[in-house]
Amino acid sequence: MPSQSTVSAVRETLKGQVIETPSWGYGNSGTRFKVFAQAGVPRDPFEKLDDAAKVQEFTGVAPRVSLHIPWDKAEDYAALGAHAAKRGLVLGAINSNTFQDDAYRLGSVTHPDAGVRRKAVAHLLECVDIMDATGSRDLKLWFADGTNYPGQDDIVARQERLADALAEVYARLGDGQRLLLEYKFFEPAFYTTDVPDWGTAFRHCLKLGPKAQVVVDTGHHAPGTNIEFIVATLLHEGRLGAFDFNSRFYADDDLMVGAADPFQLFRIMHEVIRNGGMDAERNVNFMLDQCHNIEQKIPAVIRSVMNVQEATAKALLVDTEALRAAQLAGDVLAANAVLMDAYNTDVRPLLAEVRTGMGLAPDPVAAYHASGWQRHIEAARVGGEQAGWGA
Ligand code: PSV
Ligand code: MN
Ligand code: MN
Repeated sequence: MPSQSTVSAVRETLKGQVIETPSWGYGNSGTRFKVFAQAGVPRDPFEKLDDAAKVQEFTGVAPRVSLHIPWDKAEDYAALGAHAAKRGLVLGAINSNTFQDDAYRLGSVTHPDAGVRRKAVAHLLECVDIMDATGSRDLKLWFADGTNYPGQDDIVARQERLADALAEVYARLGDGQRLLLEYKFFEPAFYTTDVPDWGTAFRHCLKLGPKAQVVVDTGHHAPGTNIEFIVATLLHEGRLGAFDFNSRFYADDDLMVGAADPFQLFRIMHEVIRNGGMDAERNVNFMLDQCHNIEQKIPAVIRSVMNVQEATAKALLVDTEALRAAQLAGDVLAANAVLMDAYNTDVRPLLAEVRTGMGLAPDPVAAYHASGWQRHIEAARVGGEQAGWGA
């Protein structure tokens, strides 16, 4: 049993946790086979923020929203920021898009043609301009670049083109802004991917400087990859900038975080806590990167936030002294038991208490359904748009 003081420290940490939600999680999305349209989906970035505000209203820990350019392109970013502020939100990471233009068939920043590379870099620089307007701290870069066939292009030349592009963007960052580089092991390229793994992302970040950090998208690993090892290593090296949380069964499924493997999420959060990743000055951005193709979107985002909270609560309950003692004594079974005791704790009552203490309903999903928001948007919004993937 954890002591009273441990439990109250855990409560405080949970109250202070911030989980950033993605604008595209509120819009229609699907696979290459079908995008199922849902009633009431947002028609523009302003309505996406209205839905994100509901997640914040019922969870109290999701005040930031990531934007994706051009899916959330706005005439006036100050107006978008004011719309967010009125709803208790702030605009979060700006996600670039160098993968939905015909020009990028052979890549964007790694394309063999310098003209295409220029176009891609211009877009990335435009994203930094948008960050200046929105007050966003993070520029999140994910590149679809790679090759499909052996011999298609020179692997090292592509790395050099990538490094040049990143250096140009890095030089444009203002004070307090960061570049977050995301890796993904395959897809849409099938033979080589230019940023396939954390080692490649880390290497580029090291070359760039301290404002460049790695994003760990939990869905972007081969089956069996020990993601918590990567998390521990990057934190130890001071280069873990953010998470894109989601979960996968097969490929880049973008299912709700903690749905496929809640134990893995717990192990990740254990390494985060163990290595200081919850400390405010580390600025690890806990983002969701998910699409809700067949389930209702807003309650799915709420559920995802709750899943992160549950994994965090369990990881915070790990008896660190007992763990250390067992590790030093070489007592394998005792050390493992310490982790399993925490993982097997039902933290739902603790989180309900945390919410009540924050003036919230103990069950955010039930509170959302009771609020009437879903009925309201289904009646009021006609002709919703796709998030961008299927567009
Ligand atoms: C593509 O796999 C991806 O999921 C990346 O993770 C990006 O973060 C996201 O899409 C939005 O571009
Ligand atoms: Mn991602
Ligand atoms: Mn992805």
